[in-house]
Amino acid sequence: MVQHYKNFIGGEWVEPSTGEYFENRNPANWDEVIGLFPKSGLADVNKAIAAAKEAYKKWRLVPAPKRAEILFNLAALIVKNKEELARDMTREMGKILIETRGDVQEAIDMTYFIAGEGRRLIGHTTPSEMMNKFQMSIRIPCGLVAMITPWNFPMAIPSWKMIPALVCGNAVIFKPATDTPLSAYNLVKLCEEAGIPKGVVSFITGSGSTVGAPLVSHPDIKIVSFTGSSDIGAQLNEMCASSFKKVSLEMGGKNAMVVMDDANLEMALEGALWGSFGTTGQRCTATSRIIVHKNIMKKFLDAFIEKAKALKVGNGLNPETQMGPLVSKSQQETVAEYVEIGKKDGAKLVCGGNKLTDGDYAKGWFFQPTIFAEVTRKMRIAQEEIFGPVVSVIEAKDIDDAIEIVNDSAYGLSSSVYTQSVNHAFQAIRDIYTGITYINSPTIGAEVHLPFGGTNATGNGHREGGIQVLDMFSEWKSVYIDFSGKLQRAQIDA
Ligand code: UN1
Repeated sequence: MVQHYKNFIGGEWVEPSTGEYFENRNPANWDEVIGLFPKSGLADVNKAIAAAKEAYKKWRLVPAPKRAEILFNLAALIVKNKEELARDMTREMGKILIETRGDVQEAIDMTYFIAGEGRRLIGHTTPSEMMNKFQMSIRIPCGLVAMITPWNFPMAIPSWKMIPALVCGNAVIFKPATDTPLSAYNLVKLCEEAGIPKGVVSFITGSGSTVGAPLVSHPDIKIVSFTGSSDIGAQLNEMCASSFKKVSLEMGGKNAMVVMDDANLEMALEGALWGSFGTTGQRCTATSRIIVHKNIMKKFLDAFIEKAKALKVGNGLNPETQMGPLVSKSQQETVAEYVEIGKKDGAKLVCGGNKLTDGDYAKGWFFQPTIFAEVTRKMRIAQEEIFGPVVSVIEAKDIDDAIEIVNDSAYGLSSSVYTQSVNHAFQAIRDIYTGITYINSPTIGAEVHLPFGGTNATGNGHREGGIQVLDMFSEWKSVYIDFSGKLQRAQIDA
């Protein structure tokens, strides 16, 4: 018997108004139905918003350190359930167990880190231009937050949005990707257990058009926080523009790793493998371009191909597996199409390039680790986000040339440089226009207490992570307190 899951509205688990459900299946074994989740509609969205509005009235007045105490409870519960949460995640979206454990760990880290902000939420006090006048800036909550989250980090990314929203005193309505509703459900269950008051966190599943769009365009929503593709992000931004909502968009990447001829080659190879094929390439931070100094191109490429060929692809629950399936059939199709585009545009396919369909692979959406060599910077496979295990290797003459190629992108999330030269490293840090730059590690692996986000089509200027995320989920209020007993006119009275 397959379980029917429910929405969580006003602190109650409720059936969707439509009475309809969608299937959540395992991408490593499509025969396995993991659960049935609500295909919610407009009535559910409206109900969740009404409940959140009521809950917000009280939640905003709970002292932030008290709100944080509940979040510390939540962190401890995630720790306690880590293994089960990771297994559920591997079953519903495919990435290998060590990575789903990492995903859950990232949610733990974020929750502890941001719960700590409950005792800070620091503003400034400044002197006044006038006598007998005091002034300061404080953070105030905004109200209702809509969270639209992707399937590739089903617990980490929701935590990046939900925890700071809550510590600041907002109420959230959470719509997860339809590929990963179980991990989202698991997180919300733990929110309930941790003691988050009824209505402060609501959870509704369903499609972008029937749940996401009405949710973000509802006039009572003050903040929209989205992670996903740049196409959807642009649509969403337009939907929110005329009502001046705060919108945080975290979108695509075409992240490059530079390997200089003075790099530690063994280290660069390991990094390239992890950055390109970790999470089956389905990270917005994935390494999808490798820019190699001409002097070491042959040596690098030969070794990289050999290592990529040796990767064990399979079901992520098997401890031997190094790369899991793609999340869905459509994702597998997209990757296959990009391989054709790469070949047509004249790149040289030197590893992989095919769907895996035989034997154990028959029931899942598997793909070979794929490398293109002789890629030039303007080819589509060097410019467009593929979101799969396909990496383009491009040659560079020197560090200036390499940096120019890195910056030749519509995106700007993450970048990396392998070099033993402090001069090259600092030049790259100064001149690469991305939100994140790594020296001697791949383009993936951000930690929660630094700002996360990117330039260009990757984002709209906001950051998740770090204390900077608090700026998204609160408004600054400047407060002036005059105790002179008379009217003092700024800029006019000396
Ligand atoms: C994403 O791919 O959307 O830096 C997030 C990383 C992870 C987060 C990735 N900590 O690769």
